[in-house]
Amino acid sequence: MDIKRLASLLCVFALASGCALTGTGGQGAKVSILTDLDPASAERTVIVESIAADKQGRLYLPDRASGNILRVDPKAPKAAAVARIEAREIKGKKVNADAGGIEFSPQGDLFIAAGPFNEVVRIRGADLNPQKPGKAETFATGAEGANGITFDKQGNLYIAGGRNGKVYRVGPGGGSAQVVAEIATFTRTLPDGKTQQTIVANGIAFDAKGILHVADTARGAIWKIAVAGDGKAGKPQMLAENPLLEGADGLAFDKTGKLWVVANERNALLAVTPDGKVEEVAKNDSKGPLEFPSAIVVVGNTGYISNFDNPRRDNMDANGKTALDGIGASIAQVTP
Ligand SMILES: [Ca+2]
Ligand SMILES: [Ca+2]
Repeated sequence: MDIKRLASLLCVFALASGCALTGTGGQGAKVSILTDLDPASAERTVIVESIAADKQGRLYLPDRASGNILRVDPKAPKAAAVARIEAREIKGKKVNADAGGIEFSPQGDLFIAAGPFNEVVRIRGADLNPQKPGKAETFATGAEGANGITFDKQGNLYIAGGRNGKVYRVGPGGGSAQVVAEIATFTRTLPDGKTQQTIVANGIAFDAKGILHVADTARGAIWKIAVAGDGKAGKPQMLAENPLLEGADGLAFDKTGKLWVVANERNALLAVTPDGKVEEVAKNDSKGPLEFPSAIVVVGNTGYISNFDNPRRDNMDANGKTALDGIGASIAQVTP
């Protein structure tokens, strides 16, 4: 028996102390707060929907409220603005980028989905600078509802289109995004009987074999899509559909191949096995540490989670209106 297998078995017997990110998953993974992004407030003065990491393990989060791209070094977690996405004037109205997915290309440039622009924008790696914050420029166009983004090994960018269910692709040079796959639209009504959830193509990530995985927030499901080198994609196949996945938003594979999914409206972190079993790793009420978790990135053995803190379902205060419980916009961490 090799060390890893032995460690796995020990994890099974030691449920209490989260062996989650070492490959077995399981209840009891410890979630804590790495940093509060607006320490003076529990209101939404900072709004982060996504998180990425560079090769040194520093974290990047676009803030919808300011347009700034924040950088946080987990070893000294104070946020610094290293770039910006300027608002635009569209048809005479000021439109914010409302940044969604964020991801580094294999070359080290930073890309961010800007749904209201129907674009993915780019900031060159060399321009990520707290002294002189870089400015985002158009990279991919025609990506309606641009939400989750990810790169394949060849540097092609894949973009999830949110409620339209489309998955777009654009080559390493950017330009007009082409639809390569489509998930059927769907609407779910939440337990309050009125809130509607319509996003079917949210977070996206490739597994080690190059199969694209897409989080379906509305159904509470994960889809798999086989993509060939030329961009030809197969029909989406459902990997898992489960009430635990209602609100499935960001997702990421760890180095053992385990898929981690945050379910935003349930304040929960799930693990999904390659055969589609769904396991709840962590869940809490409106007081945190998960506060409408929207995305996860894995660095080594640690998962870092952006807390979007939207007032909805299990993240809502007892008044059924606000999400002032907890600390608000923040980065949570989950450690083995
Ligand atoms: Ca706060
Ligand atoms: Ca809150």
